[in-house]
Amino acid sequence: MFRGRLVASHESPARLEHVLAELRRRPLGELREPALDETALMPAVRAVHEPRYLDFLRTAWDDWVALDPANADLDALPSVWPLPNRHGFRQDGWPDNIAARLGQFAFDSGTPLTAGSWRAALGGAACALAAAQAVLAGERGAFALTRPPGHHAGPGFCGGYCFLNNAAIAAQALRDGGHARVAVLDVDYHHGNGTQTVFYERADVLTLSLHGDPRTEYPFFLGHADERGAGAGEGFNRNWPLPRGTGLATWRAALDQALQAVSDFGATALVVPLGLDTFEGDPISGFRLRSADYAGIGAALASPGLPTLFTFEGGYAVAEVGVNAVNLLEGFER
Ligand code: Q9C
Ligand code: ZN
Repeated sequence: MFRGRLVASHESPARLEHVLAELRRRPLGELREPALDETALMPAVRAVHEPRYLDFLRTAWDDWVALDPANADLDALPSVWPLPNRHGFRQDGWPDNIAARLGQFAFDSGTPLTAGSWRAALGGAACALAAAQAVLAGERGAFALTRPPGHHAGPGFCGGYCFLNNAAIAAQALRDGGHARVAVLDVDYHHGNGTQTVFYERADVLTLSLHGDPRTEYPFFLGHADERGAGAGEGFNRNWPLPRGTGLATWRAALDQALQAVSDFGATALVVPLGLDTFEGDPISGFRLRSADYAGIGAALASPGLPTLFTFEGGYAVAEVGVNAVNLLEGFER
């Protein structure tokens, strides 16, 4: 659903296939497909997401079809929402009707939930955790190549094509694996509102995001420069909202400031939610980075010298997303 129309989702399987094909053309390391064992994965997923949200995700599709068997031919989408400062927003006593539960947990109507969504999201968590294990075992870098993406998913919400926050799950796994201070540097075009929310009151995970200014760009309600963390996390969140039309020079200046923050923090590991929707040809975004720019960005991301874990987020110029992703990863490797 986009602005009143049902449109084909920009977040398509072909995106991942293009990245995988490019990784086979320009190999950067071993390709592994982790096992999808729900029971084994759940502790790490629960470390980031609320139980009632996970219960919703696990059963949402079956509940949707139970509402009306004809729903099996449709995506499950919300059509009604509680508003936090208006009527009906409460801590308990939420409705059971799946139509209401979709609005309780999804912050937009553009995140189609379908028969395979729970398994696909769990597969993303499996990739993120396998990447964290590789980094904990001493790899300099690992890339969780997975879809759907994750950085818009918060402790208790989905949106922006995201259900489980793969980057947050990986960051928490690195903390639990012994890294004292983990930095998350989100370079997707859209603000990493889910990741920011997960770690907003914590000082052990620094969250940084470079993105289109939420005054004009999705997800609109979070991502301003004055959001700096709260409580114990005060000072441990930074945002760089940038105007539509931003090109390499301005974007790189913001990246250099973010990398300075990573080093001032004394990070022992780095997680990079990697969106390629900063590309000039992206159909839903407004920055002007070119394919050749990504190699230098990868080199800059390598400059702190930290064990680094990338998660695959946005990037909707399907034909170019593989080249752009591998350009960045190659630049990191050099
Ligand atoms: N015309 C990620 O990149 N729809 N999510 C925006 C703009 C939602 C993006 C439509 C975009 C979600 C992971
Ligand atoms: Zn994005």
